[in-house]
Amino acid sequence: MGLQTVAVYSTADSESLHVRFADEAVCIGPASSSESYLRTDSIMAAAEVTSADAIHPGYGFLSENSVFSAICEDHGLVFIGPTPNTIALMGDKSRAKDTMKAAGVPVVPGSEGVVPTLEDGFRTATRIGYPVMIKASAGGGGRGMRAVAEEADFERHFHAARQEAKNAFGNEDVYLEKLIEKPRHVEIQVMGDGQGTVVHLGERECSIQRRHQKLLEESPSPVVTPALREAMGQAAVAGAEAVGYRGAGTVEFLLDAHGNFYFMEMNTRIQVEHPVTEEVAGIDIVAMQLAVARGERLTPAAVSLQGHAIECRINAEDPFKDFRPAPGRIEAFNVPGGLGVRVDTHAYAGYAIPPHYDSMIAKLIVHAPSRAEAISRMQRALEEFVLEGVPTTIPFHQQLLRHPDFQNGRFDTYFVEHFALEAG
Ligand code: MV4
Repeated sequence: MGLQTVAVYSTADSESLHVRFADEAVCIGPASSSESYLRTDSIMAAAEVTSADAIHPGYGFLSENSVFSAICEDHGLVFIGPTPNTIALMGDKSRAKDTMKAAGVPVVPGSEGVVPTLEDGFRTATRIGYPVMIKASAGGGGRGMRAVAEEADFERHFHAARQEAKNAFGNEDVYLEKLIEKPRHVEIQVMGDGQGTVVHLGERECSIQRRHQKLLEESPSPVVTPALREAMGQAAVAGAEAVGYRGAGTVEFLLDAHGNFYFMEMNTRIQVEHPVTEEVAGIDIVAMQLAVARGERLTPAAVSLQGHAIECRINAEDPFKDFRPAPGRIEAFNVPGGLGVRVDTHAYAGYAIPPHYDSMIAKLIVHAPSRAEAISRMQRALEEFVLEGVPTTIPFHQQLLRHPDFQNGRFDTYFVEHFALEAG
């Protein structure tokens, strides 16, 4: 796009590839993220000394922080993402749900907004019927969530959930939902221009996760029919249009065994798993983010989705030791290639993975005409991926990909929890 780039980094990330490949790089502090990547003042200073026009917040740290996006605006910087108001609205899970419901998006039956007292909770739980789920308004991504099987357990869980929410988020508000059993996590990628147009780029199947950390994502979902894609896509677009959405976003749905879908949360950032959508849509989503941030309008044309894409997250974790993070030096590194194989990474042979941050070191993405061919291409790519010096999630992916239930698309969000890993 002809744009000059500036990377910011902590002292722990000085050897990361993004630092070497950016046109300029500015160190914004020591390893501890609270003293570097979360320091708005240091980031503003880095933007000022390099005369930056815009900030891309990535997918961690301040990417969904409404105060940070507002501070960017105050400094005359374009925040590459939604407005501060949209970020704050979607960050409040109860308000986000009310907003989606008002826009006609299907939501899980539950309380009207937050549940202020135990008595309200009992009444609502009885109305919607057990089992129910108590969720923290300030939560998200599985944090501050409690399932309640029957009335006798409600009081205990209600108090515990509020206390947990207060400790974790400084906000004890909770709301109630009917528990959806054995759901799949299916999400729709949307893109808005902030000028009234929102398009969707199909769905991602994200049910293969462990403790709310996704391990493998694919597009399309093996269970989403063209009619269901149309319905989920239209719902996601309607929800995003209702807030005049600008930028890349993801509308997450729970999909039950009967093909019913329910709004769960909206993520107001680009996500780790965006490459599977890029591959099937043939669209560079980051380039699209930059285009709408520059004020370009989107044309509301249907996007054509081709073939099947799968992403495996390669983490420096030991899958045979409860996925324990295992940072260290990468002794050997050789990435697979060939038609329909993509590796996104900041690592290389000799790179020392810092212990301070997320353990993801590469994303391996394949694209092929069909799901079966994508699985087999991924198996070949995993086999060729040389990564020595630290344990990785590669053996987990190899076992997952040959599991008959995975191959047949028969899984839900509890699949990895029940998955019996063979000794390595
Ligand atoms: C649910 C649910 C069942 N019923 N809500 C977890 C993440 C957060 N975004 C919401 N989550 C769930 N909400 C109702 N009413 C089950 C989950 C859930 C889950 C969702 C997506 C992916 C993995 C999950 C693992 C456990 C529970």
